[in-house]
Amino acid sequence: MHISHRFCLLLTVFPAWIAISCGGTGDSSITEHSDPLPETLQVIVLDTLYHDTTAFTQGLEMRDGILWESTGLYGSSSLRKLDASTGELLEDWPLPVTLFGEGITIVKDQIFQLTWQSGLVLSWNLEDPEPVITDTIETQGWGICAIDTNTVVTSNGSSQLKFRSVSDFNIIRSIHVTLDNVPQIYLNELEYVDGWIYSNQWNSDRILRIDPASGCVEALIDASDLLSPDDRLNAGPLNGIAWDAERQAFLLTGKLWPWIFAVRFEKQL
Ligand SMILES: [Ca+2]
Repeated sequence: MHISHRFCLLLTVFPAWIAISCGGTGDSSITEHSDPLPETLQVIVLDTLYHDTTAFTQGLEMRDGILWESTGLYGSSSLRKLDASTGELLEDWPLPVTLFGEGITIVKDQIFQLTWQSGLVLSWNLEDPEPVITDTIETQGWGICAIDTNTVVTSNGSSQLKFRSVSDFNIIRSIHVTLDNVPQIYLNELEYVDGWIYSNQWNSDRILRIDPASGCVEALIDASDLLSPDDRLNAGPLNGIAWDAERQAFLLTGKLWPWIFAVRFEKQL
C-alpha cells in the first residue's frame, strides 16, 4: 500500500523538476553548469545493535545516549525510545490509528515528528512525551532534520528539500538535489552533520551527502553490504540515519531490519 502510493507520488511530482542544475532554487534563470563529480564513500561497520523486526522505521535521531525512533504504518505508528548502546526498546508511545509516522528530529527539548499524508506535525516533549499537533505542512511528510535551533529541513519523496522555520514550519527556502545534473528523487530520512545533509533514497541502499546551499550531491555512500541475503528476506528499505556524537559514528537501520549498524563512512581506495 505504502509503496504504490509513493509510486503514484512520483508520477505527479516528477514534472515539477524543471531543468536546473546544482544550485537549483527553482529559478529558471539559472543556467546549466556541471556538478562537481561526487566522491564515493564506503561503509565501515563498527558495531551491530539489536533492532526490532516489527519496527517499520521512518526516522532515527540521537540525543544524550538515547536513540529515538519513529515508526510508520496505520495502526502501528509510534515514537520509540531505545537504548543506544544495545538498541533495546526502553519505552514506546503509539500514534492514533489515523496517523502514519514519518521522520523525526530534535530541537531543544522537543521532538518533531512528521506524518505521511495528514499534513500534521507532532511535537513531543523529551522529558514527558505526549504527542501534540503543533504545525501543519502543505505536502507529504517523509524525512526531517534540524540545521540549527531555528531551522529544520524536510523531504517529501521528491528531489526537493524545504528549509522551514521551527516556530511555524513555514517555508524559508528550498533546494533541488541533483547528482551530475540529474534530480535525485525519493529523498527520505535525513540527518544533518558537520554542514552536510545526509539523505537515504527510498527503496535503495544509497545515501547522498548533500550541500545544503546548492543541493549538489557531493558524496555517494553505498550501504548495500550491510544486510546479508538472509537478513534481507523480510526486511524493507534502508530508512534511518542518526549521528551518534559519542561514538563519532552514524547509526543506520531500515524498515523491519534486524539490526542497527554503527558505521563510519570512508573514502574508497
Ligand atoms: Ca535522522
